[in-house]
Amino acid sequence: MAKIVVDPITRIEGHLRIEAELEGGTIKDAWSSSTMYRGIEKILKGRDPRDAWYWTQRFCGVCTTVHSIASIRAVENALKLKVPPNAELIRNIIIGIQNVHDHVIHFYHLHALDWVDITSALQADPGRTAALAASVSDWPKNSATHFKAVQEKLKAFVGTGRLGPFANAYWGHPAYRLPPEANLMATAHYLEALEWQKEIIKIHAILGSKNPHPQTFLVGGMSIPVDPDSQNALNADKLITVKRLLAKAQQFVEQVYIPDLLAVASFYKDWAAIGAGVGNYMSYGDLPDPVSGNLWFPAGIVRNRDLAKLLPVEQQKVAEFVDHSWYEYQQAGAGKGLHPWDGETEAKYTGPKPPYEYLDTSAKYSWVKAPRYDEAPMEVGPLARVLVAYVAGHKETKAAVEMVLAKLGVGPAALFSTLGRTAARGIDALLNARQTPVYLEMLIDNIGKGDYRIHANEKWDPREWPAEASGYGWHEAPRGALGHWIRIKDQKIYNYQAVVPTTWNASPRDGKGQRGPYEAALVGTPIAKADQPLEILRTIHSFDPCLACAVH
Ligand code: NFC
Repeated sequence: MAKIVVDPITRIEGHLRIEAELEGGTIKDAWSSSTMYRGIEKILKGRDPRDAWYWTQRFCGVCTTVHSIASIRAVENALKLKVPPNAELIRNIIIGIQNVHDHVIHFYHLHALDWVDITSALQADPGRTAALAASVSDWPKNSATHFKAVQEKLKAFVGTGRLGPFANAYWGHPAYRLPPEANLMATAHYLEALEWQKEIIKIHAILGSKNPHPQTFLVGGMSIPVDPDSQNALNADKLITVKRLLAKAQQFVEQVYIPDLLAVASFYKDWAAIGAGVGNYMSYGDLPDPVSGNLWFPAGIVRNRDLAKLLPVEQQKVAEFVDHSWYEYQQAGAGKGLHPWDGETEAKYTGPKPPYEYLDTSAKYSWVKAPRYDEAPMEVGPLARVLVAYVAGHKETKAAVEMVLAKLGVGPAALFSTLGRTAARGIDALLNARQTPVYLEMLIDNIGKGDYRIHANEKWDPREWPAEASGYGWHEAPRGALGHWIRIKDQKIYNYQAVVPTTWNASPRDGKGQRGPYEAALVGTPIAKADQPLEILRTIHSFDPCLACAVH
């Protein structure tokens, strides 16, 4: 049977290849492969554990922050360190805004063009576009003059013939359904989101000294001094700027992202029955309370789409398999996984020599390992985070989910889909945008009381460490459950393994032949035109892939 090959999948971070078998206009089976090897885990061996966050940041060019967080948490867990409230609060603000920033960019710049036909925006009536926009939001920029100006800009841009990122899309494809006015509205917000994101990420520049790759992380706390009156510290001026930017972030999510998401989704409700995936969802939870340590986003597992039951997550049940990945395990034979403390990254490429038509998917076919929880594949990401919180009865999540479901006129089962994944990312952005300012107020309050502590001030000296220690650090990154596992021996890194959101989602088959989440989600997807598989992009992009992270 002929296969459709999409390689590389564009508008993602990294190298992803999908091979899909088509039968009667529907995907019968699919395989997900990363064609790029990294190996940073090996570079970490023998180094100072306090430096690991700095190296792991380089796993990715998008979610640099998240690997610092997971890494310092892993070392702190191994050394049994508790960080002071100011450090936890600054980390929570960094985490929250990373999620908001990342989700907005994903929606507009990496995913929207799967649903929005920019070329059709040229036919829109700006007055009717303004009326449509006013019916969904009171965002002040939405006016006929603004939409007309965007349309003119777009016309001039198309006229140059140099389409840049818009050159290779499936414009005019029959699966595009938005009327020209909705396309123009979304295009205008695509451009606004570009401006917005460069402002919002200044929060990382203030709290982390720069972005990407913020520099103020530290095992045991943060390295940014806190003092309201000092020029060289996180002072009153900087806190006020962060407050202003957080408000701007929240306003954009509430008045632009969510209304656009709902407007676009209302034309694609059939996608609430496509792209379901493996049906197991895992979240590690995040945003610890600075005093109690309780997580604002709860941790848990939903198995087999059962919204009546939440299972706990136990770190010892995570293992990675390489039966279909280009690695060789020394400690485990076929069909056996390794827990990350014992994990290995020994590359052995056995795939075809390029150029090749197809991979041999009955053998090893990807650089992504296959992580499994209790031997089952898990989907991670905003959908998992939202489902777990929803089942846990998390008040704010329940309210946001119910608002979105009511506006779309669908039930909770609609969440198990490509559309549900995209909607959950919006919900997650909204929750983070509203919760992050709470941490800023707590931080201001704490500093106001004269608490300037930012570091645990203990165990910085490796001579205070035990001869051997093991730890793990969990974090809910934009793309989902991120875990770093470390073993320390004689003050040095003995072993280091990261099990990353996209490793879970992009995973190939395991030893039992179970599909990974991308692969499972593609099965059953209708394809209108085999030579323009827009539908594959929709489902794969709905996970927001990052292959640099996945293979690290
Ligand atoms: Ni890169 Fe990621 C991190 C992934 O762990 N997958 O969310 C984050 O990249 O974007």
